[in-house]
Amino acid sequence: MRLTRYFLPVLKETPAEAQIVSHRYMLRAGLIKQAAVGIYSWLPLGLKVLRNIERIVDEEQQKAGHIPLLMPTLQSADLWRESGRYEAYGEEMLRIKDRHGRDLLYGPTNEEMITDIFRSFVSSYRDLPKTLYHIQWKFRDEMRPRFGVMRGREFLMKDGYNFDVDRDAALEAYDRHMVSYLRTFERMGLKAIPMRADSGPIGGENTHEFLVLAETGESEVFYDSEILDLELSDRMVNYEDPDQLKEIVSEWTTPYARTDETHDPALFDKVPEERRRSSRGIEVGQIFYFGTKYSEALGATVTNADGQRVPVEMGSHGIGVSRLVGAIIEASHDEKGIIWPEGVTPFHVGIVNLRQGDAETDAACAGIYAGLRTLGLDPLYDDRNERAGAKFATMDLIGLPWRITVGPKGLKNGVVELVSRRTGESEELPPEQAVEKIARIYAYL
Ligand code: 5CA
Repeated sequence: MRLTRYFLPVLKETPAEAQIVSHRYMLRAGLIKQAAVGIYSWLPLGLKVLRNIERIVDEEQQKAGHIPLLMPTLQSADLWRESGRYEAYGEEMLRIKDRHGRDLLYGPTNEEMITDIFRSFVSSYRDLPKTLYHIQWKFRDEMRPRFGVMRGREFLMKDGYNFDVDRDAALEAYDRHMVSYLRTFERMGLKAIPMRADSGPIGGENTHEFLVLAETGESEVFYDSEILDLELSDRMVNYEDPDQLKEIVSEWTTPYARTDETHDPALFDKVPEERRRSSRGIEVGQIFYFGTKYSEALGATVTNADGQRVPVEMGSHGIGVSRLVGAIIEASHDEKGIIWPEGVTPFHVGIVNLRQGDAETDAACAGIYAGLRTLGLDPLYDDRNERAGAKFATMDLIGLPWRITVGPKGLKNGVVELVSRRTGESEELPPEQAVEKIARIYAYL
Protein backbone atom coordinates (compact mmCIF):
# COMPACT_ATOMS: atom_id res chain seq x y z
CA MET A 1 0.00 0.00 0.00
CA ARG A 2 1.17 3.48 -0.84
CA LEU A 3 0.32 5.96 1.88
CA THR A 4 -0.87 8.59 -0.62
CA ARG A 5 -3.56 6.15 -1.77
CA TYR A 6 -4.46 4.78 1.64
CA PHE A 7 -7.05 5.96 4.15
CA LEU A 8 -5.11 6.75 7.30
CA PRO A 9 -6.70 9.66 9.17
CA VAL A 10 -3.94 10.34 11.72
CA LEU A 11 -4.78 12.94 14.40
CA LYS A 12 -2.22 15.50 15.57
CA GLU A 13 -4.05 16.37 18.77
CA THR A 14 -4.59 13.97 21.62
CA PRO A 15 -8.35 13.43 21.87
CA ALA A 16 -9.57 14.75 25.21
CA GLU A 17 -12.11 11.96 25.79
CA ALA A 18 -9.51 9.19 25.82
CA GLN A 19 -8.32 8.33 29.32
CA ILE A 20 -5.93 5.48 28.63
CA VAL A 21 -3.03 5.17 26.25
CA SER A 22 -4.49 2.46 24.01
CA HIS A 23 -7.65 4.48 23.42
CA ARG A 24 -5.60 7.61 22.68
CA TYR A 25 -3.35 5.81 20.19
CA MET A 26 -6.25 3.98 18.55
CA LEU A 27 -7.89 7.33 17.84
CA ARG A 28 -4.68 9.16 16.92
CA ALA A 29 -3.37 6.42 14.62
CA GLY A 30 -6.69 6.24 12.78
CA LEU A 31 -7.70 2.74 13.89
CA ILE A 32 -11.24 3.48 15.02
CA LYS A 33 -13.88 6.18 15.07
CA GLN A 34 -16.64 6.31 17.64
CA ALA A 35 -20.07 5.84 16.06
CA ALA A 36 -22.09 6.04 19.29
CA VAL A 37 -21.22 5.49 22.96
CA GLY A 38 -19.35 2.18 23.17
CA ILE A 39 -19.81 1.50 19.45
CA TYR A 40 -16.99 1.96 16.94
CA SER A 41 -16.26 1.91 13.23
CA TRP A 42 -13.07 0.06 12.42
CA LEU A 43 -11.06 2.20 10.03
CA PRO A 44 -8.77 0.43 7.53
CA LEU A 45 -5.66 0.20 9.75
CA GLY A 46 -7.67 -0.94 12.78
CA LEU A 47 -9.55 -3.49 10.71
CA LYS A 48 -6.27 -5.04 9.56
CA VAL A 49 -5.19 -5.60 13.17
CA LEU A 50 -8.63 -6.89 14.15
CA ARG A 51 -8.56 -9.38 11.25
CA ASN A 52 -5.05 -10.54 12.19
CA ILE A 53 -6.16 -11.22 15.74
CA GLU A 54 -9.24 -12.99 14.47
CA ARG A 55 -7.12 -15.16 12.16
CA ILE A 56 -4.80 -16.23 14.98
CA VAL A 57 -7.76 -17.07 17.20
CA ASP A 58 -9.38 -19.02 14.38
CA GLU A 59 -6.24 -20.96 13.48
CA GLU A 60 -5.49 -21.93 17.07
CA GLN A 61 -9.07 -23.08 17.63
CA GLN A 62 -8.94 -25.27 14.55
CA LYS A 63 -5.59 -26.72 15.65
CA ALA A 64 -7.34 -27.77 18.85
CA GLY A 65 -9.97 -29.59 16.78
CA HIS A 66 -12.75 -27.07 17.37
CA ILE A 67 -15.28 -26.45 14.62
CA PRO A 68 -16.24 -23.01 13.29
CA LEU A 69 -19.82 -22.03 12.49
CA LEU A 70 -21.64 -18.71 12.48
CA MET A 71 -24.71 -17.79 14.49
CA PRO A 72 -26.62 -14.52 13.99
CA THR A 73 -26.29 -11.42 16.15
CA LEU A 74 -30.06 -11.21 16.68
CA GLN A 75 -31.69 -13.92 18.75
CA SER A 76 -35.23 -14.84 19.63
CA ALA A 77 -36.26 -14.07 23.21
CA ASP A 78 -38.08 -17.42 23.45
CA LEU A 79 -34.88 -19.42 23.75
CA TRP A 80 -33.73 -17.20 26.58
CA ARG A 81 -37.06 -17.65 28.32
CA GLU A 82 -36.43 -21.39 28.24
CA SER A 83 -33.14 -21.01 30.10
CA GLY A 84 -34.56 -18.38 32.43
CA ARG A 85 -31.94 -15.84 31.43
CA TYR A 86 -34.24 -13.48 29.50
CA GLU A 87 -35.25 -11.74 32.71
CA ALA A 88 -32.14 -12.64 34.70
CA TYR A 89 -29.72 -10.95 32.31
CA GLY A 90 -31.10 -7.57 33.28
CA GLU A 91 -30.28 -4.18 31.80
CA GLU A 92 -27.18 -5.35 29.97
CA MET A 93 -29.34 -7.08 27.38
CA LEU A 94 -30.51 -5.01 24.42
CA ARG A 95 -34.09 -6.03 23.81
CA ILE A 96 -35.68 -5.37 20.42
CA LYS A 97 -39.20 -5.79 19.01
CA ASP A 98 -39.76 -6.58 15.34
CA ARG A 99 -42.72 -5.22 13.28
CA HIS A 100 -44.91 -8.11 14.40
CA GLY A 101 -44.25 -7.33 18.04
CA ARG A 102 -42.01 -10.39 18.53
CA ASP A 103 -39.28 -10.09 21.13
CA LEU A 104 -35.73 -10.27 19.86
CA LEU A 105 -32.45 -9.42 21.47
CA TYR A 106 -28.96 -8.57 20.28
CA GLY A 107 -26.95 -11.53 21.58
CA PRO A 108 -24.64 -10.84 24.53
CA THR A 109 -23.44 -14.48 24.35
CA ASN A 110 -24.70 -17.70 22.75
CA GLU A 111 -25.14 -20.56 25.25
CA GLU A 112 -28.86 -20.85 24.51
CA MET A 113 -28.59 -20.72 20.73
CA ILE A 114 -25.77 -23.24 20.48
CA THR A 115 -27.60 -25.60 22.84
CA ASP A 116 -30.65 -25.30 20.61
CA ILE A 117 -28.57 -26.16 17.54
CA PHE A 118 -27.06 -29.11 19.39
CA ARG A 119 -30.38 -30.53 20.62
CA SER A 120 -31.84 -30.28 17.11
CA PHE A 121 -29.23 -32.54 15.56
CA VAL A 122 -27.35 -34.63 18.10
CA SER A 123 -28.78 -37.37 20.28
CA SER A 124 -26.09 -39.99 20.78
CA TYR A 125 -22.84 -40.07 22.74
CA ARG A 126 -21.29 -41.53 19.57
CA ASP A 127 -21.38 -38.05 18.03
CA LEU A 128 -19.38 -36.61 20.93
CA PRO A 129 -17.14 -34.89 21.79
CA LYS A 130 -17.84 -31.71 19.81
CA THR A 131 -16.71 -28.17 20.29
CA LEU A 132 -18.33 -25.50 18.13
CA TYR A 133 -17.31 -21.86 18.04
CA HIS A 134 -17.89 -18.64 16.20
CA ILE A 135 -16.39 -15.18 16.02
CA GLN A 136 -19.29 -12.79 16.06
CA TRP A 137 -20.31 -9.34 17.29
CA LYS A 138 -22.00 -9.15 20.66
CA PHE A 139 -23.88 -6.39 22.38
CA ARG A 140 -23.92 -5.70 26.11
CA ASP A 141 -25.47 -2.48 27.25
CA GLU A 142 -22.66 -1.91 29.73
CA MET A 143 -23.34 0.48 32.58
CA ARG A 144 -20.01 2.20 32.01
CA PRO A 145 -18.67 1.71 28.49
CA ARG A 146 -15.19 3.17 28.53
CA PHE A 147 -11.61 3.02 27.36
CA GLY A 148 -12.64 2.68 23.72
CA VAL A 149 -12.84 -0.90 22.49
CA MET A 150 -11.68 -2.17 25.87
CA ARG A 151 -15.14 -1.98 27.39
CA GLY A 152 -17.42 -1.40 24.44
CA ARG A 153 -21.11 -2.07 24.08
CA GLU A 154 -20.74 -3.71 20.68
CA PHE A 155 -17.65 -5.91 20.62
CA LEU A 156 -16.23 -8.87 18.73
CA MET A 157 -15.94 -12.11 20.66
CA LYS A 158 -14.84 -15.60 19.89
CA ASP A 159 -17.15 -17.88 21.84
CA GLY A 160 -16.85 -21.63 21.82
CA TYR A 161 -19.01 -24.32 23.40
CA ASN A 162 -18.02 -27.89 24.19
CA PHE A 163 -20.45 -30.81 24.34
CA ASP A 164 -19.33 -33.95 26.13
CA VAL A 165 -20.85 -37.16 27.40
CA ASP A 166 -19.60 -36.87 30.96
CA ARG A 167 -17.82 -34.66 33.44
CA ASP A 168 -14.35 -36.07 32.77
CA ALA A 169 -14.66 -35.45 29.05
CA ALA A 170 -15.94 -31.92 29.68
CA LEU A 171 -13.00 -31.20 31.97
CA GLU A 172 -10.69 -32.41 29.23
CA ALA A 173 -12.34 -29.87 26.91
CA TYR A 174 -11.67 -27.25 29.60
CA ASP A 175 -7.98 -28.16 29.61
CA ARG A 176 -7.85 -28.14 25.83
CA HIS A 177 -9.28 -24.63 25.80
CA MET A 178 -6.84 -23.41 28.39
CA VAL A 179 -3.89 -24.68 26.37
CA SER A 180 -5.24 -23.34 23.07
CA TYR A 181 -5.72 -19.94 24.71
CA LEU A 182 -2.16 -19.94 26.04
CA ARG A 183 -0.92 -20.55 22.50
CA THR A 184 -3.26 -17.96 21.03
CA PHE A 185 -2.10 -15.16 23.32
CA GLU A 186 1.56 -16.09 22.99
CA ARG A 187 1.30 -15.83 19.20
CA MET A 188 0.02 -12.29 19.64
CA GLY A 189 3.10 -11.39 21.65
CA LEU A 190 1.10 -11.24 24.88
CA LYS A 191 1.65 -12.66 28.32
CA ALA A 192 -1.86 -13.57 29.45
CA ILE A 193 -2.05 -15.29 32.83
CA PRO A 194 -4.87 -17.73 33.60
CA MET A 195 -6.35 -16.79 36.97
CA ARG A 196 -8.99 -18.50 39.02
CA ALA A 197 -12.04 -16.28 38.76
CA ASP A 198 -15.73 -15.87 39.41
CA SER A 199 -18.29 -17.19 36.92
CA GLY A 200 -20.86 -14.33 37.00
CA PRO A 201 -24.01 -14.60 34.84
CA ILE A 202 -22.59 -17.46 32.72
CA GLY A 203 -22.55 -19.72 35.79
CA GLY A 204 -20.57 -22.83 36.67
CA GLU A 205 -18.09 -24.11 39.20
CA ASN A 206 -14.82 -23.94 37.32
CA THR A 207 -13.62 -20.84 35.55
CA HIS A 208 -10.40 -19.05 34.69
CA GLU A 209 -9.90 -15.59 33.30
CA PHE A 210 -6.86 -14.75 31.19
CA LEU A 211 -5.30 -11.48 32.26
CA VAL A 212 -2.79 -9.23 30.57
CA LEU A 213 -0.96 -7.20 33.18
CA ALA A 214 -1.43 -3.46 32.69
CA GLU A 215 -1.81 -0.53 35.07
CA THR A 216 -4.97 0.51 33.31
CA GLY A 217 -6.63 -2.90 33.65
CA GLU A 218 -10.04 -3.01 35.29
CA SER A 219 -9.33 -6.05 37.47
CA GLU A 220 -7.16 -6.23 40.55
CA VAL A 221 -4.95 -9.32 40.44
CA PHE A 222 -2.67 -11.20 42.83
CA TYR A 223 -0.04 -13.66 41.63
CA ASP A 224 3.19 -15.50 42.23
CA SER A 225 5.84 -13.91 40.00
CA GLU A 226 7.03 -17.40 38.98
CA ILE A 227 4.07 -17.65 36.64
CA LEU A 228 5.62 -14.92 34.48
CA ASP A 229 8.46 -17.26 33.51
CA LEU A 230 6.18 -19.87 31.98
CA GLU A 231 6.11 -20.10 28.19
CA LEU A 232 4.85 -22.66 25.70
CA SER A 233 7.23 -21.29 23.09
CA ASP A 234 7.75 -23.97 20.40
CA ARG A 235 6.63 -26.85 22.59
CA MET A 236 4.69 -29.43 20.54
CA VAL A 237 1.15 -29.69 21.80
CA ASN A 238 -0.85 -32.80 21.01
CA TYR A 239 -4.49 -31.94 21.61
CA GLU A 240 -5.37 -35.63 21.44
CA ASP A 241 -3.27 -36.32 24.50
CA PRO A 242 -5.23 -35.49 27.67
CA ASP A 243 -2.24 -36.24 29.91
CA GLN A 244 -0.09 -33.66 28.18
CA LEU A 245 -2.91 -31.11 28.37
CA LYS A 246 -3.32 -31.82 32.10
CA GLU A 247 0.38 -31.38 32.64
CA ILE A 248 0.42 -27.98 30.92
CA VAL A 249 -2.70 -26.86 32.79
CA SER A 250 -1.18 -27.90 36.08
CA GLU A 251 2.03 -26.03 35.25
CA TRP A 252 0.05 -22.82 34.74
CA THR A 253 -2.44 -23.27 37.55
CA THR A 254 -0.08 -24.34 40.34
CA PRO A 255 1.49 -20.90 41.01
CA TYR A 256 -0.93 -18.62 42.86
CA ALA A 257 -2.85 -16.35 40.45
CA ARG A 258 -6.27 -14.96 41.29
CA THR A 259 -8.44 -11.96 40.62
CA ASP A 260 -9.83 -9.94 43.53
CA GLU A 261 -13.11 -11.88 43.28
CA THR A 262 -11.48 -15.12 44.39
CA HIS A 263 -8.38 -13.79 46.12
CA ASP A 264 -7.53 -15.73 49.29
CA PRO A 265 -5.07 -13.73 51.45
CA ALA A 266 -4.25 -16.71 53.68
CA LEU A 267 -3.24 -18.82 50.69
CA PHE A 268 -1.40 -15.90 49.10
CA ASP A 269 0.66 -15.51 52.29
CA LYS A 270 2.15 -18.94 51.65
CA VAL A 271 3.87 -17.61 48.51
CA PRO A 272 7.43 -16.47 49.40
CA GLU A 273 7.20 -12.74 50.04
CA GLU A 274 9.65 -11.69 47.32
CA ARG A 275 7.49 -13.45 44.72
CA ARG A 276 4.14 -11.98 45.82
CA ARG A 277 2.82 -9.48 43.31
CA SER A 278 -0.36 -7.52 43.09
CA SER A 279 -1.23 -5.34 40.14
CA ARG A 280 -3.95 -4.70 37.63
CA GLY A 281 -4.94 -6.69 34.59
CA ILE A 282 -7.07 -6.68 31.44
CA GLU A 283 -9.30 -9.70 30.99
CA VAL A 284 -8.82 -10.92 27.42
CA GLY A 285 -10.51 -14.31 27.74
CA GLN A 286 -12.45 -16.55 30.05
CA ILE A 287 -13.20 -20.26 30.10
CA PHE A 288 -16.08 -21.90 31.97
CA TYR A 289 -17.11 -25.42 32.87
CA PHE A 290 -20.78 -25.37 33.86
CA GLY A 291 -21.85 -28.97 33.35
CA THR A 292 -25.56 -29.38 32.62
CA LYS A 293 -26.83 -25.88 33.48
CA TYR A 294 -28.06 -25.12 29.95
CA SER A 295 -28.57 -28.65 28.65
CA GLU A 296 -30.99 -29.41 31.49
CA ALA A 297 -32.91 -26.18 31.06
CA LEU A 298 -33.18 -26.65 27.30
CA GLY A 299 -33.52 -30.44 27.24
CA ALA A 300 -30.32 -31.19 25.33
CA THR A 301 -29.77 -34.86 26.09
CA VAL A 302 -27.82 -37.71 24.56
CA THR A 303 -27.97 -41.45 25.08
CA ASN A 304 -24.84 -42.69 26.81
CA ALA A 305 -23.06 -46.02 26.35
CA ASP A 306 -25.55 -47.68 28.73
CA GLY A 307 -28.49 -46.51 26.65
CA GLN A 308 -29.64 -43.93 29.21
CA ARG A 309 -30.60 -40.38 28.23
CA VAL A 310 -28.42 -37.87 30.05
CA PRO A 311 -28.14 -34.09 29.74
CA VAL A 312 -25.02 -33.23 27.79
CA GLU A 313 -22.04 -31.78 29.71
CA MET A 314 -20.97 -28.34 28.57
CA GLY A 315 -18.64 -25.41 28.98
CA SER A 316 -18.17 -22.11 27.18
CA HIS A 317 -15.01 -20.28 26.32
CA GLY A 318 -14.60 -16.69 25.19
CA ILE A 319 -11.90 -14.42 23.81
CA GLY A 320 -12.37 -10.66 23.57
CA VAL A 321 -11.17 -10.22 19.99
CA SER A 322 -11.82 -6.47 19.71
CA ARG A 323 -10.67 -5.84 23.30
CA LEU A 324 -7.37 -7.51 22.40
CA VAL A 325 -6.49 -4.68 20.02
CA GLY A 326 -6.53 -2.30 23.01
CA ALA A 327 -4.88 -4.81 25.35
CA ILE A 328 -1.97 -5.37 22.97
CA ILE A 329 -1.39 -1.61 22.75
CA GLU A 330 -1.52 -1.27 26.56
CA ALA A 331 1.15 -3.97 26.76
CA SER A 332 3.28 -2.68 23.88
CA HIS A 333 3.81 1.03 23.27
CA ASP A 334 6.11 3.93 24.13
CA GLU A 335 5.77 7.71 24.25
CA LYS A 336 5.86 7.92 20.44
CA GLY A 337 3.12 5.46 19.72
CA ILE A 338 2.14 1.84 19.27
CA ILE A 339 4.67 -0.99 18.90
CA TRP A 340 2.88 -3.89 17.19
CA PRO A 341 4.10 -7.41 17.81
CA GLU A 342 4.96 -9.04 14.45
CA GLY A 343 2.07 -11.49 14.83
CA VAL A 344 -0.65 -8.85 14.56
CA THR A 345 0.94 -5.84 12.84
CA PRO A 346 -1.26 -4.18 10.18
CA PHE A 347 1.67 -3.94 7.74
CA HIS A 348 4.86 -5.97 7.98
CA VAL A 349 7.20 -3.04 7.36
CA GLY A 350 7.12 0.65 6.55
CA ILE A 351 9.20 2.15 3.75
CA VAL A 352 10.19 5.77 4.25
CA ASN A 353 11.40 7.69 1.21
CA LEU A 354 13.57 10.56 2.49
CA ARG A 355 13.54 12.42 -0.81
CA GLN A 356 10.30 11.91 -2.63
CA GLY A 357 10.60 12.95 -6.27
CA ASP A 358 14.28 12.11 -6.53
CA ALA A 359 14.51 9.61 -9.38
CA GLU A 360 17.03 7.37 -7.67
CA THR A 361 15.36 7.15 -4.22
CA ASP A 362 11.94 6.75 -5.81
CA ALA A 363 13.27 3.86 -7.92
CA ALA A 364 14.97 2.23 -4.93
CA CYS A 365 11.75 2.46 -2.88
CA ALA A 366 9.72 1.04 -5.73
CA GLY A 367 12.20 -1.85 -6.00
CA ILE A 368 12.03 -2.63 -2.29
CA TYR A 369 8.25 -2.38 -2.33
CA ALA A 370 7.97 -4.77 -5.29
CA GLY A 371 10.54 -7.15 -3.76
CA LEU A 372 8.61 -7.37 -0.49
CA ARG A 373 5.31 -7.93 -2.30
CA THR A 374 6.80 -10.69 -4.42
CA LEU A 375 7.74 -12.50 -1.21
CA GLY A 376 4.15 -12.25 0.01
CA LEU A 377 4.80 -9.40 2.43
CA ASP A 378 2.57 -6.40 2.98
CA PRO A 379 4.56 -3.13 3.15
CA LEU A 380 3.30 0.41 3.73
CA TYR A 381 5.24 2.86 1.58
CA ASP A 382 5.23 6.45 2.80
CA ASP A 383 5.43 8.18 -0.58
CA ARG A 384 4.12 11.54 0.65
CA ASN A 385 5.93 14.80 -0.05
CA GLU A 386 6.70 15.34 3.62
CA ARG A 387 9.72 16.08 5.77
CA ALA A 388 11.60 13.06 7.12
CA GLY A 389 10.57 14.03 10.68
CA ALA A 390 6.88 13.95 9.84
CA LYS A 391 7.23 10.58 8.11
CA PHE A 392 9.10 9.08 11.07
CA ALA A 393 6.50 10.44 13.48
CA THR A 394 3.69 8.78 11.53
CA MET A 395 5.56 5.46 11.35
CA ASP A 396 6.32 5.58 15.08
CA LEU A 397 2.71 6.39 15.93
CA ILE A 398 1.17 3.62 13.84
CA GLY A 399 3.76 1.23 15.25
CA LEU A 400 4.94 -0.99 12.39
CA PRO A 401 7.66 -3.18 13.93
CA TRP A 402 10.16 -2.54 11.10
CA ARG A 403 11.05 0.45 8.98
CA ILE A 404 13.25 0.69 5.91
CA THR A 405 14.55 4.21 5.36
CA VAL A 406 15.75 5.08 1.89
CA GLY A 407 17.73 8.27 1.21
CA PRO A 408 20.17 9.60 -1.38
CA LYS A 409 23.15 9.49 0.99
CA GLY A 410 22.79 5.81 1.80
CA LEU A 411 22.05 4.88 -1.78
CA LYS A 412 25.40 6.42 -2.82
CA ASN A 413 26.99 3.69 -0.69
CA GLY A 414 24.50 1.11 -1.91
CA VAL A 415 22.67 0.85 1.42
CA VAL A 416 19.37 1.57 3.12
CA GLU A 417 18.63 1.66 6.84
CA LEU A 418 16.61 -1.05 8.60
CA VAL A 419 15.25 0.05 11.98
CA SER A 420 13.47 -1.92 14.71
CA ARG A 421 10.57 0.02 16.20
CA ARG A 422 10.88 -1.87 19.49
CA THR A 423 14.60 -1.46 20.19
CA GLY A 424 15.41 1.51 17.96
CA GLU A 425 18.43 -0.47 16.72
CA SER A 426 19.32 0.23 13.13
CA GLU A 427 21.63 -1.31 10.56
CA GLU A 428 22.71 -0.32 7.10
CA LEU A 429 22.52 -2.92 4.38
CA PRO A 430 21.90 -3.27 0.66
CA PRO A 431 18.20 -3.06 -0.29
CA GLU A 432 17.96 -6.74 -1.34
CA GLN A 433 19.33 -7.83 2.02
CA ALA A 434 16.88 -5.63 3.89
CA VAL A 435 14.05 -7.30 1.97
CA GLU A 436 15.42 -10.77 2.72
CA LYS A 437 15.83 -9.98 6.37
CA ILE A 438 12.20 -8.85 6.67
CA ALA A 439 11.11 -12.02 4.88
CA ARG A 440 13.08 -14.15 7.36
CA ILE A 441 11.55 -12.36 10.35
CA TYR A 442 8.03 -13.16 9.17
CA ALA A 443 8.77 -16.62 7.76
CA TYR A 444 7.59 -18.50 10.85
CA LEU A 445 4.67 -16.34 11.92
N1 5CA B 1 -20.13 -17.11 26.92
C1 5CA B 1 -18.95 -16.83 27.70
C2 5CA B 1 -17.74 -17.45 27.11
S1 5CA B 1 -17.94 -17.81 25.48
C3 5CA B 1 -18.76 -15.33 27.83
O1 5CA B 1 -19.53 -14.56 27.36
N2 5CA B 1 -17.69 -14.97 28.51
S2 5CA B 1 -17.30 -13.50 28.93
O2 5CA B 1 -18.44 -12.79 29.42
O3 5CA B 1 -16.22 -13.62 29.86
O4 5CA B 1 -16.78 -12.75 27.68
C4 5CA B 1 -15.67 -13.26 26.98
C5 5CA B 1 -14.64 -12.18 26.72
O5 5CA B 1 -15.23 -11.12 25.98
C6 5CA B 1 -14.13 -11.50 27.98
O6 5CA B 1 -13.07 -12.25 28.54
C7 5CA B 1 -13.64 -10.17 27.44
O7 5CA B 1 -12.33 -10.29 26.94
C8 5CA B 1 -14.59 -9.90 26.32
N3 5CA B 1 -15.58 -8.88 26.70
C9 5CA B 1 -16.60 -9.01 27.58
N4 5CA B 1 -17.29 -7.86 27.71
C10 5CA B 1 -16.70 -6.97 26.86
C11 5CA B 1 -16.95 -5.60 26.52
N5 5CA B 1 -17.95 -4.92 27.06
N6 5CA B 1 -16.14 -5.00 25.61
C12 5CA B 1 -15.11 -5.69 25.05
N7 5CA B 1 -14.84 -6.97 25.33
C13 5CA B 1 -15.62 -7.62 26.22
